[in-house]
Amino acid sequence: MAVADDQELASAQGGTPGPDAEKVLVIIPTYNERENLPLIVGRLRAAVPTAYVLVVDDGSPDGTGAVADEMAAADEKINVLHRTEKAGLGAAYIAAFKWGLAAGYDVLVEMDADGSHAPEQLPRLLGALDHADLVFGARYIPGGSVVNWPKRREFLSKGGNIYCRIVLGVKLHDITGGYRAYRSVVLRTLELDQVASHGYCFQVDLAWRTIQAGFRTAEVPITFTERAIGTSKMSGSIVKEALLKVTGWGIKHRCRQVKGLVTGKRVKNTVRT
Ligand SMILES: Nc1nc2c(ncn2[C@@H]2O[C@H](COP(=O)(O)OP(=O)(O)O)[C@@H](O)[C@H]2O)c(=O)[nH]1
Ligand SMILES: [Mg+2]
Repeated sequence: MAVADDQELASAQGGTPGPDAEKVLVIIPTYNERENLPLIVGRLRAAVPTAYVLVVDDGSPDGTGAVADEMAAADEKINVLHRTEKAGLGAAYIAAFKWGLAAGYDVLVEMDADGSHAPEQLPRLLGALDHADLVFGARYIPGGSVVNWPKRREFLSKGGNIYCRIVLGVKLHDITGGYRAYRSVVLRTLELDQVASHGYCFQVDLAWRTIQAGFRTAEVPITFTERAIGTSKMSGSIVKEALLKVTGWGIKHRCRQVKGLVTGKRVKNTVRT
């Protein structure tokens, strides 16, 4: 792959080391993913053996936490963060990011436990960190796809992305997606304690903060495959939270733009890729 060649060249010439030379932590949030967890971690360890894993479990009643502990005991690259109650995806990721930053990881990756995000495509995300600080695995760009999703879910997801593009003025095609790689500098810069999104709009929240902070973003195509085992934790309240929050951010942003027009100050709203 051209990216890998470039990285090798950069390292050989004493340039910036590529993501291969950096410490990568893949964070896998779990709630009742007992059967899925060993499958996804096995695939990940085979696909990118250098990557470390942090499972963040919200006290799953099905015993996912104990399964994760067994895996961690057998593999020093696997760690587990136990949380006492289901407090939403956002809170789980924030706790995991803090853990990863404190432990000194260079790159922090988000990946679902249910097999929707293919670990085999992770090198593609890591490669794009060459020219970006946050890389999105994108379903809705050439080369990207969705497999086995009910039409209703696909419609909701595509609609959500179109809404974000219009309301926030971002150029991304998959800002709602949950397969992404952050350079640690991004997460160190953002004020994680101020992120109050509970559900999946946490993904838009963090992307929006990253863009506003002026970091470089990129999208690479991924194949998203609907889970074969277990059930989705998506709910109506998660959709409602996302709709309300994105609309609020959009209104705030447009007000700033208008103010900027009046005062002659430019407001950041586009994405650098
Ligand atoms: N720790 C934690 N993980 C969660 C929570 N909600 C969802 N997840 C995990 O987030 C990932 C995506 O959830 P999923 O139900 O597959 O959402 P969908 O793909 O949008 O239907 C899976 O790995 C879930 O186990 C939560 O409240 N806490
Ligand atoms: Mg899923």
